[in-house]
Amino acid sequence: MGRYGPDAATAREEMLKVYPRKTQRKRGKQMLVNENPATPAEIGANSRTVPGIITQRGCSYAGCKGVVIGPIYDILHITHGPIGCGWYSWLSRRNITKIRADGEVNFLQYSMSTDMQEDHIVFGGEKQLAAAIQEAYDEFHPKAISVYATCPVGLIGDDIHTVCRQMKEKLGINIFGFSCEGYKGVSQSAGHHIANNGVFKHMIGLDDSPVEAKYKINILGEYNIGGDAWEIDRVLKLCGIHIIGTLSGGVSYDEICNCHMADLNVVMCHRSINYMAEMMEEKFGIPWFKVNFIGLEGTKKSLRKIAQYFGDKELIDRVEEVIAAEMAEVRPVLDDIRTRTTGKTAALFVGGSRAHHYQDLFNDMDMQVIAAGYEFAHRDDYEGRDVLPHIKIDADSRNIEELVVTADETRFDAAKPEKKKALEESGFTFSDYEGMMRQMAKDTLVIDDISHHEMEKLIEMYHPDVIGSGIKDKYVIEKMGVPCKQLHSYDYGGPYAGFKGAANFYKDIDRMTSTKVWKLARAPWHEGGSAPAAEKEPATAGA
Ligand code: CFM
Repeated sequence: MGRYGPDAATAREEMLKVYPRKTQRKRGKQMLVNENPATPAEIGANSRTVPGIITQRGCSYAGCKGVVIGPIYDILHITHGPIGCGWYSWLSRRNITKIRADGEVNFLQYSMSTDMQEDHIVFGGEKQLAAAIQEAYDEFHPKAISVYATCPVGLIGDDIHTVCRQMKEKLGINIFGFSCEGYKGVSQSAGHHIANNGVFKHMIGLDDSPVEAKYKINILGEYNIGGDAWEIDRVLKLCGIHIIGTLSGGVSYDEICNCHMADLNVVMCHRSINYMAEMMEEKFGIPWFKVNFIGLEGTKKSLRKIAQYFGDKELIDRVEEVIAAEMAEVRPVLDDIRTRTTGKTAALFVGGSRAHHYQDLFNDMDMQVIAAGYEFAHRDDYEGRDVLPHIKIDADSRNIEELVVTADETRFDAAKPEKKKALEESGFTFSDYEGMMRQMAKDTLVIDDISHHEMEKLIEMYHPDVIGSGIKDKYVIEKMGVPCKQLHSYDYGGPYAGFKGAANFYKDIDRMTSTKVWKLARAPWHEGGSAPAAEKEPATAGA
């Protein structure tokens, strides 16, 4: 037994034990002990979930409509499919937004669907789609309409792109479609890529209006969950840095069409948007680097790196002033909370970037992350971007179009790559991402696409003080006597980004891990009431 439970290798064996041999082999590759954090081992990632295993993953449509494009607030988003897909993607992600100028509209509270019926499946649904676009246009007169294909649309072969093109000509507004059928990939990750391609083809670069600001950037891969983008914007504004577009959180169609006017792209969520960063660099010359505004260290480092990129003494000094002022506020909160959180443990299983980013916040609180994993990330998100050339392309990845992007003849700004090269020579890193495993402690557990069975075993063996996860397993975890912080939706909390966000997070985690209520959680079928592991031996917790 280690300090907190069995050693990671034993725990891994225990989790794998019940599976049939073939499943054991596959899951075994996706569950690693982080033996050499500096040179992470190869993890099995972005492969199909074994049927029958309860996964936390979503579908390609969710990644495209729900994650990347859905948050653009003044586009009308129409789901072409049976009503369920539209219904379940209706406001179920907390990518909040607000109107910032007179005359603006916010369509995010609506859910539009073609409500496909059996006869559309038999005879085709293209007419229905054209009618839905017309109806939506007549009702709302939006600047743009986007259409999302769901599974049956791909199966029956409706040509949504032709319908969109015809309606675009007829109505004179931008209308475009996404072939993001749920089955298009092994998870929502495929939908991210499809969405990136579509945003790049149909929006980026449409508006060349100059932007009057000294330091202009875009934040890529920030979706304003619980108001994160607003906190990042607040801090950057204090520094004098202007955000043209946040893709895609609290963002308008016009901002996206104009965001190629930026000097720099910084990437928050590498998984969902690294394609866009690369394509914008190829077409317009805009360099990118990875940032992380989750956690105090990450926030400070990211601000300093942006300032360093621009290289102006005035900006560099201003950033230091902002950091000092913000830290003076958050420091006492952290100091107080650390007296209660130090030495506590956490496990994080989230999406494709948060299981990594949030480790910084737990580190701030002096808590130990004993196990972590993504739902749908790729090897580069675990092991670092340098493994990209070694990732095997399988049939599932081949399903998704790779756009061939070349430099824009008139708008490629050659000064930017030159600046990038000069900075690189002085040790500045661009186009890089180190991945989760390098940052995790030696001999911790890394589990890709964790199953419910594995989660239960993990709790029985380690009984962490808190688990960061999502709605699909929140109540399973809590019934086992462990508090679960939803790191997708933040439950009802947030923002958690930046300085004020960090303070919010410390307070929420402190409350969740200090309350005695979890020790009272006792399932009625535990005769005689066996208390959870915090009080007794771990194995009684979920048995
Ligand atoms: Fe990126 Fe996200 Fe995430 Fe993601 Fe998501 Fe999300 Fe997530 Mo839920 S884009 S990969 S597909 S950071 S919705 S805002 S929380 S799984 S870790």
